[in-house]
Amino acid sequence: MKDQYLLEKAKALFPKLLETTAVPTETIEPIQEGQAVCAKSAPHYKERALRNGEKVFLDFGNHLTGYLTIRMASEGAHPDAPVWLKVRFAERLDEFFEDAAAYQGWISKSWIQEEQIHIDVLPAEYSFERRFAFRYVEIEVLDISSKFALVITDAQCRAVSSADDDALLPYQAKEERFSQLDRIAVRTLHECMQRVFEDGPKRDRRLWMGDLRIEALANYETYRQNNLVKQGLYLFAGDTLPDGQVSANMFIEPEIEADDVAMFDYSLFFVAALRDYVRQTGDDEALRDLYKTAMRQIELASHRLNEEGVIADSDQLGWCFLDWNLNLNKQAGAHGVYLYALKAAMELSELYGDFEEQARLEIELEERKRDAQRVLWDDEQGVFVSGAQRQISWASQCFLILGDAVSREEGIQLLERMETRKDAEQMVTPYMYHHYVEALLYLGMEEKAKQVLMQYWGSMAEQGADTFWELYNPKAPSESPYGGTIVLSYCHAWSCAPAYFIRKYQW
Ligand code: RAM
Repeated sequence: MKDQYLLEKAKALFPKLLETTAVPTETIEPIQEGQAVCAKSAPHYKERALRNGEKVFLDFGNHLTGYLTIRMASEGAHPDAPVWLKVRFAERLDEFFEDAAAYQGWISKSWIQEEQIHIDVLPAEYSFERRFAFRYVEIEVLDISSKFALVITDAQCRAVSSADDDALLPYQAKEERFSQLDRIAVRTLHECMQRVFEDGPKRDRRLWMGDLRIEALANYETYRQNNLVKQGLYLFAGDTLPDGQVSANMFIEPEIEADDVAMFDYSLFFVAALRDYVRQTGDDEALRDLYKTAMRQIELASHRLNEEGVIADSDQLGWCFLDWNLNLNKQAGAHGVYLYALKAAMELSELYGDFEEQARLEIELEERKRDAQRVLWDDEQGVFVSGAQRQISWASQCFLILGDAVSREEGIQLLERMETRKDAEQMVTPYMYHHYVEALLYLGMEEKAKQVLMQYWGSMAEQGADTFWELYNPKAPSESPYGGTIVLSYCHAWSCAPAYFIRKYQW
């Protein structure tokens, strides 16, 4: 359902892309030793004469999002046939040891960053039309005539981002490890800030509601490009599903259009993201324009309440997101998100001056909290359970804590008790870990929150991350919900939590 008034305002907020030029800092050779992958230095690419089957690996020194140009020349006799090249782009070195042809997952293979090109005449300059997300580039000669060799004479990337590094708020963390995590998180955000807040510059390269909310939080502590948050909110409100539900994600090309996918929690996070934005900026225009959309999300969500007063479960895949753990039952977590959104909606209605609505929301919140206690709480085990199988998961506890379904004291005991529940469904994304850290801080468990941040994001940093990854399950590092790791994004917006928490709490 399009609203031209809101869409026009969104369009006026599209940012300018800033361009920088990056060149390779090193020529390398990636090597695999057991599970570990590292790089050793290799002869400079300009000094290599490449023949059939040979390759060079370029390292640009940091994660880039942009357009690659290579220049090439020949050595030997006059070229008597085209050069056939395969070029692979990788965010992490590990990707070079994956076989794209073996990938059979459910997300399209077309995301794999791999191209084949023919060069008919040398010397030549070739610019890739597609934008790639990478730090490393592999150029392999698939075939070349035996009469000559190929020399790569130059390579450069026109890198793009709408993040203005001159506007980045300076921050010096108290410990060097936190500074490192902050730097990586800021780079992650920088790369995802394009014409919209993308979820990841490799994949899906578009605006997702859950990602936007977290990017916005990190943005308030770093770049403060608040118009990009505003644009995101207007885009979601400017085209919704026919009943007014905010879509899970938006396309902006060839024209603005809501995806036909909606997820219970993502729609509700629109309410929280608007509340955060208004808190941050005091933007009354946005509050007036977007209030109705926010309240509609609450209303639609309430239609999912069952006769016991809790959100009804569903076996429809993807009805609610919460995390990429495919075994996760979403019912209890969804109820927690509903409570959390009710609190945000109350704050919005107060700011809007809609006191009748505020009072109604307050009653709804209190009743649904009681229902959560009555229906979802397992007294014997002292945890929340979810779905018909009464599943115990970290996600359920965290979202219900954030929704105030337990008191602070009870919440602290609950999370401590969870440490002993080895059978609980685990968290697998930095997105879910973000909510875990948020829940810890909400309960005042700051030391534990710091420890989790340091361990979880710190472990990615130890593995050489330049930007934080879409998925990281320390207990199963090569896990992928998509049926293969080659389509995973290693610069993913929802992972930029360290920049938010470290700066906000001045760690
Ligand atoms: C992934 C996207 C995005 C996320 C959705 C639910 O496919 O990359 O980050 O919001 O899942």
